[in-house]
Amino acid sequence: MIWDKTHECMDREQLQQLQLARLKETLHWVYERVPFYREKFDSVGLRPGDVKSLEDIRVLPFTTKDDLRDNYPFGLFAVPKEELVRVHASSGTTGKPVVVGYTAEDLDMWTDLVARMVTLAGVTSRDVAQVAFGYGLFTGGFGLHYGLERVGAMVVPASGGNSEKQIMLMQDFGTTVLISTPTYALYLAEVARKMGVDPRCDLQVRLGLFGGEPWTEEMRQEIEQQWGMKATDNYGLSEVLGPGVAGECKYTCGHHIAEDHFLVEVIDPETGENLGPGEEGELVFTSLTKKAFPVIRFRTKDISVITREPCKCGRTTARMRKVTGRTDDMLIIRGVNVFPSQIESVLMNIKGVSPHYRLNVTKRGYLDELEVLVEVSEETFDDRFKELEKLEDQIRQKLYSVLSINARVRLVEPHTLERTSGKAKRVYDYRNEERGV
Ligand code: DLL
Repeated sequence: MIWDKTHECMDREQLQQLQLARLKETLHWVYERVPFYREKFDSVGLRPGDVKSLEDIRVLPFTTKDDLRDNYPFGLFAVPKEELVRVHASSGTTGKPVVVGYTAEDLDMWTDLVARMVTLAGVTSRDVAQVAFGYGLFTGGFGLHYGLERVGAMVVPASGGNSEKQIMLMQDFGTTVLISTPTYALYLAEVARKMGVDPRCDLQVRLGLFGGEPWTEEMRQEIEQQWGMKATDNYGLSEVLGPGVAGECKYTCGHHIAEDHFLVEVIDPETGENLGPGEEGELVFTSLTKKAFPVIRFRTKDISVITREPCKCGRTTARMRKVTGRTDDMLIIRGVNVFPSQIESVLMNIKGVSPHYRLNVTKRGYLDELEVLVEVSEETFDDRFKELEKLEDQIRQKLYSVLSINARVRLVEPHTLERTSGKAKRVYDYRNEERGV
């Protein structure tokens, strides 16, 4: 089923006309209401009325996360506080978060886009959908909740954590769809097994809607295998909306972007130059319909590739490749660029290790050192030291063949690395600290 055929299957020319009309409205809206944007426009001598094509906004400077932080909490809002009905905040471990706000109209649009996205993945009104994203400032819980309600699914607002209870609810309520971060889904499978529940046979979960963090194709296969479900990915970010920006259909060949609400660009992260379809770069979004917190050319730091080829499902919206990393995720180890997703792919292809890992980066003298902590799977874990040494060696060699750096590999006992009900923290970079690991 297609939730909003009119917009999801639009002829491209018509879509671009709609985008342009909405872009013009948004530019007027922010120019008149947000001094920050007015200054940006004035700095390049652009008036909203000058914009005649979608490409014309390319003269405008980008908006960055720092710009949003500098205007904490409400400096970039385009409506007075009385018109807001909800705020959320982006994830971030240090300092002040970025606060985002929604008018009633914004919330209605958001709900509709999430309904569109869950329908894309295959959720219907017959489903029992357990939301194991945190309900709070994070956009995951509430965002998914209302969209799922709108398609008529029976929503179980379990929120994150309380993992044994999550499994109990799945058993007792007959949950058919799980919504969480991919790492939490893996952890929940582990908890279920510990409780003597086999997620493949004893539960009815058939579909997973995962997102909120990067995860590899290998991780998808692992989740599908452990749960006996289809695992789909959805992408979004608070600054732009929350979940609902883009999601996969059943063909899992890229995420359909809600292009009628967001103008997407791909840029070279170094030079800021626009790149074409098929070229990998950083995603940049401009909102086209948001009222409370519009964003103009927001740099996401997320790396992807766009295609505008039509999809087998019949939708015509642009698709983006799964985001496997961020420009600020990239580690530079002795001059070599390393993405955690590359390491995840290597580990997931090695038999005998579990999908739980942690990366410690330290400095010895002037030299960077990468240490990869990997849990061995329970089946592999025994006291035969030789076997474990061999496994360590195998991982080290595989990592070397992919990254061209020698990492220190340390196998650790099953269930010893920290688990989270939210987004995983993989990288611990101690290079600028006095202490080692
Ligand atoms: O994570 C919104 C969301 C919630 C999306 C639930 C999907 C499901 P933030 O907390 O603001 O918002 O974090 C946004 O998380 O810029 C990406 O780096 C990363 N991210 C989100 N979804 C994905 C994904 C939510 N599917 C930041 N794949 C983004 C890779 C993702 N990275």
